Amino acid sequence: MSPAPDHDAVVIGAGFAGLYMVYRLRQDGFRVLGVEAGDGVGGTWYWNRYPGARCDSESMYYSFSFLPDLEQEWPLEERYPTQPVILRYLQTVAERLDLLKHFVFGARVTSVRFDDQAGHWTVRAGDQLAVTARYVITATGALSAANWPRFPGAGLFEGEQYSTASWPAEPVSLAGQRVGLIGTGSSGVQVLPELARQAQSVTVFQRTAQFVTPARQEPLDPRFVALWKANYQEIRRRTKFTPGGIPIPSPVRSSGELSAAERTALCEEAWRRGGIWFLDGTFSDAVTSQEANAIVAGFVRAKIGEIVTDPATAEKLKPWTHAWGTKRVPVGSDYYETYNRPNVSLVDLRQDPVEEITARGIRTRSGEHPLDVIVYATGFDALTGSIERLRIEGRNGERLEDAWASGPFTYLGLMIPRFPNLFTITGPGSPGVVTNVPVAIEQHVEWIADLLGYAREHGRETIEAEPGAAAEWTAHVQAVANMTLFPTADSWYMGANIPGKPRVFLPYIGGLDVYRHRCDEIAAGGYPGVALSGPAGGLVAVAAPAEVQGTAEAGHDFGLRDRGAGRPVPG
Ligand code: NA7
Repeated sequence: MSPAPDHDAVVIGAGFAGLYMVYRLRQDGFRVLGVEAGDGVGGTWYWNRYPGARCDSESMYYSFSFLPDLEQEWPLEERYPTQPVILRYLQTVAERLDLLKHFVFGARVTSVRFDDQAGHWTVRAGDQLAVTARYVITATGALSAANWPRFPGAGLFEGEQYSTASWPAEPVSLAGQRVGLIGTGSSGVQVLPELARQAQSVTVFQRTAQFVTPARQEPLDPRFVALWKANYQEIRRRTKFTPGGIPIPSPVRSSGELSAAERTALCEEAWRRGGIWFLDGTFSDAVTSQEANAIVAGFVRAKIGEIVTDPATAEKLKPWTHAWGTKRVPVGSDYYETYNRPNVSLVDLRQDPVEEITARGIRTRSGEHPLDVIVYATGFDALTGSIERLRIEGRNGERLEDAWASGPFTYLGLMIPRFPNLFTITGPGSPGVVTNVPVAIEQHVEWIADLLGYAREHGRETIEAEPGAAAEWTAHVQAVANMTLFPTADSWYMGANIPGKPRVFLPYIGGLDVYRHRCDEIAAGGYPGVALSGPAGGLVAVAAPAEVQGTAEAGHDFGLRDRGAGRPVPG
């Protein structure tokens, strides 16, 4: 008989997902170890500490729902929580739940291997750590494997180089510096106004113009906060059953049901409110109908023209390469206004591409831009990158990168055939990243914990997704995406930002409510689609995939068209 593993479960990551997973498994009586690369908790909010870093979900929604005392005590001061506030919140959660003692910090996992004989995993972090566990749960974040584009000459630059995805903890002085900013996604959009305020000059290198929505950051009215807190638990309860994990009504009318004047009035009102109210507040068909989408896109382009005073700069900032909402929509404060500052200039890389990085700056086709500092806000190998870089090997030494060579293959975005007892939180095929993420994380964690409890109750040690069920789920994820305009864009949702990455739609955009219902149904049905085997490997429960997935076949829309599914919400 193989020796018992060191732990029942290893959880990798100490952000929202890792903290809750460790907490929940400990409460359920599992021996659990958390392993985290950073020196403290926070995950995304530990690393992404660049000036201006902030969540696009509003403060009231961006927290755990299972801590009623903390939610009453926690100050809600501004409409959007900034990175320091969120980090402090997660540190408070970890301390209050006494979770720190379960974690090893400063240990970056370098391999995760399944031992076929022993039936358990070995998790290593270089020479620092080697432990065995029955279960491994990746809580590594969907956007945490940073993308550093390989520009020729990058090593030659003699100035400072920073990435928004791993900004130094100590203050960075930019006074008097000539800064180059590469990237205009959410991070670039947030950091630009801060850089422009501090630096002598900022040159923005833009590959794709974005449809940036105004955040309208503001202090929260204490009366509003009091009212919210008085109803917090009820709001939380309802939030769980919303498509995006945010308790605001989805638009019910399509663009075709409105007159031109009504459409404009609706867009103006949504723009005035900002943030999610614009992202999710115009037409029910904004990302499913090209005509509706063109109205929203035209509206934003007109706003850019109104805000940006230099007509040539305004033209470069107007997006024409993709439909509105099909790349993650950045939510910014004074983003377009910042281009009116005399110390900010814009290089359109589509007209004037980067040729090389030199010792003194960035050379584009038109000439050299002298710089003291380069800031990379160039995004992430989204959803799959943070999991694949763990170097996971499943049954018979199969590498996850090979299993996913033509795209991720998962059951519910939570489990992978031939990688038994491995679970992914906010992984590909799950809705996490297109929702208000903590709400999705809670659902994922609770479902996984319930399944582990179920297996233990039934004396089963090995939990594995059935290939048939995974094939159907994976096809369903694509089929739902194909009902929208999302797959038409070169986005990180499609893996298009990483050279060589398979081009498939990565998250599930059928709605968190629909997804939760599906997961609940599966749990209530004794986990069809999941093979549970006993200690000796005897199979005890195998789903009939067709039966299980009866409502999830490719093309079934779950009523999504009517509900305007797939609208982008903050992640
Ligand atoms: P994003 O949204 O992926 O943005 C990355 C930006 O970097 C984007 O403008 C990219 O242009 C640009 N980029 C990437 N590679 C290059 C190269 N090689 N050359 C020039 N420009 C490049 O990442 P963020 O960190 O801003 O945001 C990630 C998520 O965090 C966000 O969506 C929220 O969910 C929170 P592209 O558009 O690919 O042409």
